[in-house]
Amino acid sequence: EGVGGQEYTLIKMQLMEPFPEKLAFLTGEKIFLVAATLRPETMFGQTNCWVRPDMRYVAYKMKSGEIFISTYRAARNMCYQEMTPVDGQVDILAELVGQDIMGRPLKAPLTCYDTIYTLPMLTIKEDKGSGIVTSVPSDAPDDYAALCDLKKKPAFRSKYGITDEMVLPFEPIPIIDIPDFGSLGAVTACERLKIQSQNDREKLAEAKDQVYLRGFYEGVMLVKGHEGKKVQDVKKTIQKQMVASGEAVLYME
Ligand code: A2H
Repeated sequence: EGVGGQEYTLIKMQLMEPFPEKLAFLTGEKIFLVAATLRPETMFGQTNCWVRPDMRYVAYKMKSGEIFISTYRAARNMCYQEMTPVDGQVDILAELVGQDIMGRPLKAPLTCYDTIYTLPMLTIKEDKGSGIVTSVPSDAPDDYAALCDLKKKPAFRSKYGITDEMVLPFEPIPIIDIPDFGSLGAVTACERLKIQSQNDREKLAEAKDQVYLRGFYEGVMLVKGHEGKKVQDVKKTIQKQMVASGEAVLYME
């Protein structure tokens, strides 16, 4: 733990009412699941939000009056970044596990889907980011593999209380064109490497290397307002726009 110097963009994904049981007493408040990403320019392609069913999360007050949900570890880091009402303190309102907030509707910035859902990802790490991961299956191989797992396996969905409507209508959105990979880079990489599930860790690491590097240096934006621009030239601009509009905050660890 401590400040290692990685800057993340925390994407604010607003939890819709009615709130789950453990958060029902907060009805009327603004609650956000905050997802840590290195790729703010891909938020146009969000299809869902990943939480780990067995992992612990906390809900706490921010300086803005809003309520954030993340791991306690991330909350602790935030309280030293002048984000909480009292520096060095986390005002915990509720303690949760991922399953308590599973299958819930969210409003997320920039994506064309009006409502997206929290879905289970079993490989989320405790000690990185916020423990909440936004899903961009067009450009993140991990996200594509995990979404395919849920789509292919009804038993996997029902185990976590996920209904068909939370998964089946959501398709990867073409947002970035990468030479040789096309407009759905992660899908192409997963297909070429014949990735079978989110547990194909070695192949997924390779897929990630391929798309991430080439996407950053050679990727060209397809989304309206940024079309034709290089990924590396719009990354900061899009991050700043989301921060200015209150849709995201910066977070260091
Ligand atoms: B990225 P780094 Cl489109 N456990 O966001 C597992 N993965 C986590 C995590 C955690 N606790 N916290 C964040 N992440 C993911 C978008 C994205 C990301 C795209 C492409 C690549 C990519 C949409 N998901 O990351 O170890 C988040 O996914 C490739 C590395 O700090 C975050 O950015 O480098 C990234 O991993 C942070 O990983």
